[in-house]
Amino acid sequence: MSLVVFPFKTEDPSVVSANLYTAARHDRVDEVWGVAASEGSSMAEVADLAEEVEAGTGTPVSVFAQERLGIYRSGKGDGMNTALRMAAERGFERTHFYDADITNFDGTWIDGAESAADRGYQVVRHRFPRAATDAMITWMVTRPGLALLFPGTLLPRLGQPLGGELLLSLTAVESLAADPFVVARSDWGVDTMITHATAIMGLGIYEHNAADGKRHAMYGSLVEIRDMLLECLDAVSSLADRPGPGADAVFDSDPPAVVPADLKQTVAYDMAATRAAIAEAPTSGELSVITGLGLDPTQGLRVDDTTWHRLFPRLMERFHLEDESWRAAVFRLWVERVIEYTTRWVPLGYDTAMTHLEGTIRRFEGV
Ligand code: GDX
Ligand code: MN
Repeated sequence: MSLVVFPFKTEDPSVVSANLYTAARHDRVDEVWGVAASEGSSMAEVADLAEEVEAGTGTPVSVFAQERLGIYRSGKGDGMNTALRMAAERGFERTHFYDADITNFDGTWIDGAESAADRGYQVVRHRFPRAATDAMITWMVTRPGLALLFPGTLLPRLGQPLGGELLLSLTAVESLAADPFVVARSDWGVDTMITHATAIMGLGIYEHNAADGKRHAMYGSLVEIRDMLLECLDAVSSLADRPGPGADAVFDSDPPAVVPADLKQTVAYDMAATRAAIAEAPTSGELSVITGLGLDPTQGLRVDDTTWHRLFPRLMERFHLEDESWRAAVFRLWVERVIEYTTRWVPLGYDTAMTHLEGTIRRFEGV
């Protein structure tokens, strides 16, 4: 008895409804939910289309607004937590989550997760090959943070610790719905908290490789993911005093697959628009943060991997999510890091760039 949940905000209603349909017609799926953001979502249009999906498939499809459950900005976290709470109450044996904007979502995603669950894994995470310039929060913030805090465990080894595509057993859902750290995290930090919480539950985790990659709404300027960056940094930093996975943690993974050729060429963000976003001189508050971190902004900020390695632990320790100077400084430094990586490593080819990134994680882990 499986439930499939799509949290969504402002997405193309036809993409969302195609995904609701794919899930609703799958023979393992008994119910499908679309959980809409509290404001500015395409809920009304999606709800209309969902009625047709339900009529066409005979599977119950509900579209409803998320509740206010957490204490941070109300975002995707409130959406996921609303679904977790309701799924725990309803007692679904398995609950899948997928981003609503995936354009190549098909039954094989559900098959892949269900078959790993059939083999006994209670948490199945989808991972997929990504362009060398995609996942810049994952590579520069979340994996480094997990590597620093939990070296040698499965946490830094996860390909996509921020991934929104996963399957959870009822035990995992009940435990997450009762976890105050997860429920509080109403913003983009929720994925990090769920990743950490599921890793310390002592349930088997499987990473399923969706070999075609995930095609979804792409960004222009990195400004579009500024809030995500800051909230993900805050979330991973908040794990500093938490326990890590035990030595007996079960973690298995599909072997890496060949990366689709078109993905190797894709540039995932607009460099010129991103540069423009940090063209303005730093404010005095921002400057004092940057100087306090031990950098000299008058020398030009070139943030290579060695600089980031030195800087990042300080960012983790000192970052204030609510402080505008800190927000601006962290965004600027991360953009400088991403641009340095993009201009220096990406031109050397996909495999070289990915090997470089993987190496930075090992270095944070100290292995
Ligand atoms: N209910 C609800 N409420 N859904 C939301 C909200 C909200 O406030 N904001 C966004 N969503 C939905 C959105 O419509 C989509 O279905 C999903 O959440 C992910 O958002 P998207 O804008 O597509 O994010 P993106 O950049 O594709 O991020 C995904 O990958 C990130 C990463 O791995 O880097 C997403 O799974 C993130 O959670 C993850 O951090
Ligand atoms: Mn997306």
